[in-house]
Amino acid sequence: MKWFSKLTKGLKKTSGKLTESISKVFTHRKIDAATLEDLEDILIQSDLGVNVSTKIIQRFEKEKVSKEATPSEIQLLIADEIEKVLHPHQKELKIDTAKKPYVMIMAGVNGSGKTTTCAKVGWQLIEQGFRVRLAACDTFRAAAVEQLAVWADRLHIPLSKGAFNTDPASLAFDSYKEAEKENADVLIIDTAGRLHTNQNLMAELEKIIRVLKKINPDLPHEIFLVLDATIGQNTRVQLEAFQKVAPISGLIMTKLDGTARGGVLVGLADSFKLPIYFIGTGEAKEELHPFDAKSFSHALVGLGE
Ligand SMILES: Nc1nc2c(ncn2[C@@H]2O[C@H](COP(=O)(O)OP(=O)(O)O)[C@@H](O)[C@H]2O)c(=O)[nH]1
Ligand SMILES: [Mg+2]
Repeated sequence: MKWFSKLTKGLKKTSGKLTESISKVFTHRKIDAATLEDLEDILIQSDLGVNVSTKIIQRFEKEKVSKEATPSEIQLLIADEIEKVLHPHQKELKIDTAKKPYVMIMAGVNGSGKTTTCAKVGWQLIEQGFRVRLAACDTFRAAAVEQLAVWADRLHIPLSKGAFNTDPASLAFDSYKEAEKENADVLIIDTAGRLHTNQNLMAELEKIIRVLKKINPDLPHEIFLVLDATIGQNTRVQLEAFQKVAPISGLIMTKLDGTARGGVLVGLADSFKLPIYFIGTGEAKEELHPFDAKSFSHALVGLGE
């Protein structure tokens, strides 16, 4: 399947709901103030955020969209406005080979998709020819280490792991030394599910960062926050909480396939202005896409490429 059709399929729940609601608004109606007000309600309900929804409506008003506008013209206009919001935040993961190993931390609450995303990103980078090492620094649950070990085995990626309850920060330190020794280009560090209300676990994340900084103040090079799209607006609370303890360098949104709330990424981008690197649309290793504003906005409103 081509990349865009995979993305469209992954975003089907969101686009299905959105296009259905939009066509209900416009069917047998003039495009007037009342229609646009209904449209605005729908856009806000689909988690795009008030600001973005207002921008879309203003665009309709400004362009004096004609009564005869076809559904695809309407979709295109909405997609275009969403793309404008997202485009400045689209960012490609670039491995700086002058910084070796390039160190990334996956942070996020339990169940958001960190471990899976470590494996998916690792696999993509290996496909691009980089030498990758994974570090299983979620040492609080034996099952979490095992889960990453299974991925590492399957994808033939070297893995640093410790015994159950090993100090995550000292394991992060050791994994860096191992990566350095084997001349790895990239080190991807998985972390424990940190409920943002759990101060101890948040302190652990800070400690991992502190220990890495002792090796080199530039470390880590990336701290990705992994957010589960199915929790909708709650992603905002998580993002705010994590930003207080760690300088989040970018976002990865997972499980867009499992929700009709994919619009939440648009609202987040607009409010937090953080780079978006990847989106996840399934559990398989191929189901992580580099974030692309145009494809995402088109797929979100159910448009073709
Ligand atoms: N449908 C879907 N499931 C995902 C995605 N990413 C992760 N998962 C699943 O979500 C669950 C939790 O993921 P995991 O990586 O263990 O989360 P962690 O606790 O943050 O490490 C697992 O069953 C994953 O297979 C995604 O993009 N789509
Ligand atoms: Mg995990």
